[in-house]
Amino acid sequence: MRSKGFVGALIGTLVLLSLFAVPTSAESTELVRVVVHIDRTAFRPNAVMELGGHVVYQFKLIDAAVIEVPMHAVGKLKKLPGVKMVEFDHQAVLLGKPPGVGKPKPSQPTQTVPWGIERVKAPEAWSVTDGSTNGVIQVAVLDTGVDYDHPDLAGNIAWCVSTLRGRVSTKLKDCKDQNGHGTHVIGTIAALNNDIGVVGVAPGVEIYSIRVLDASGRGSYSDIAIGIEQAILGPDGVADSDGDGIIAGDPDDDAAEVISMSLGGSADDQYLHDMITQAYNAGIVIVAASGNEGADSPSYPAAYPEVIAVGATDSNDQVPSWSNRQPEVSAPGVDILSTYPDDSYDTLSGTSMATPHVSGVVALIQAAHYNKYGTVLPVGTFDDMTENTVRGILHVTADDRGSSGWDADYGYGIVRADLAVQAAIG
Ligand SMILES: [Ca+2]
Ligand SMILES: [Ca+2]
Ligand SMILES: [Ca+2]
Ligand SMILES: [Ca+2]
Repeated sequence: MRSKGFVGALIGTLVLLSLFAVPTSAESTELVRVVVHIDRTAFRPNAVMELGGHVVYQFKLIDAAVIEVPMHAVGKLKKLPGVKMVEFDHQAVLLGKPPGVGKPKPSQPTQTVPWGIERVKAPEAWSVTDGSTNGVIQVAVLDTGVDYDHPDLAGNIAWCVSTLRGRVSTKLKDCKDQNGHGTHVIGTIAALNNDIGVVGVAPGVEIYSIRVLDASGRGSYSDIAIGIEQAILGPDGVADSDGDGIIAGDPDDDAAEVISMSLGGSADDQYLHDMITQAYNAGIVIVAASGNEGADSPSYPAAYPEVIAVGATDSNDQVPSWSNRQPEVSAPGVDILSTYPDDSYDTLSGTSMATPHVSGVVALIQAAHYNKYGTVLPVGTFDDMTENTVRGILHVTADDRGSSGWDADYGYGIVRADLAVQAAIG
């Protein structure tokens, strides 16, 4: 059963890659999506229209634009004024795996604490913080959307937006989760600590649900890059609105402090890396799934050095064969119970499910530090082993498994919310 998800994902990728094959003449008027790197002052959207195309989205934070043009005109794009480089769009997929048993449970009349929440010792951290900060710390989840009126989530959904097909929309019908994956991921971060259902790692934290994947769980890199930009801009659409140079952790700013991506693809595109670098430089902690292909390294965007790559473990602290190796840290990702659309609950597996455990711990770290000191901690790097950065805290407080220290199966180990928040206020 385990390999089926991978084969399915691979077939999906191959089908999608075939969209970019050279078309026959009958197809040549079909528009293809590309991203152009531009010189803002010289670039003219009208020139794209003269080629039979149009600008879908112009980025604010990087010098690039998403464009649709007929396939035969792609070569001519490079010659337009202000166009420096042209990249084809690529596809990413969600990284969750239905275990293939049963239907979603319609309700959980009594609140249960899922095993993964117990394993990362989140309840032991809540005496310090449950993630609440009076609206300062938000986790942006880039996924299939959310069941925004789920009774175990609604109180924490602060904003939702869709970037599907390059169109930014905050209409509720565009934010709605038509797959289930996004609602599940969000529940692991922030399901409410009440009498029903489940509870998340950080049940007091605010969520920005950013829909970048469609009902089938697929999305384009350009929509993901737009989604990251939306997380940096926040609901007011402006980066660093008070101009003080502080974005993450600024109570006068509405940017997300954490970006959680339970998705991945095989392509490495420059503009996506550029946008991730913008988020990293703004002090936003970026967490992504390492992938479910059993590969010896993470997929993108987890593979970027600015991003925390998360591998999966089971309830015996073992790494499943499908979890991509060389993660930065590990977290529970097998048989994870969480929220599901139509006010229900379901059990899923994948590095998709491990990722929100880490995103939740990061939210707790930043909330604990903010509530005590009025600032958030710097993101840090892969090599940090001090408690002065978020990544350093994750590394030194993790439960070391496998060979001593970082190893290719577990990374630095399985994250620990209780020790992490203590380090954050130390
Ligand atoms: Ca609950
Ligand atoms: Ca803003
Ligand atoms: Ca914020
Ligand atoms: Ca180890």
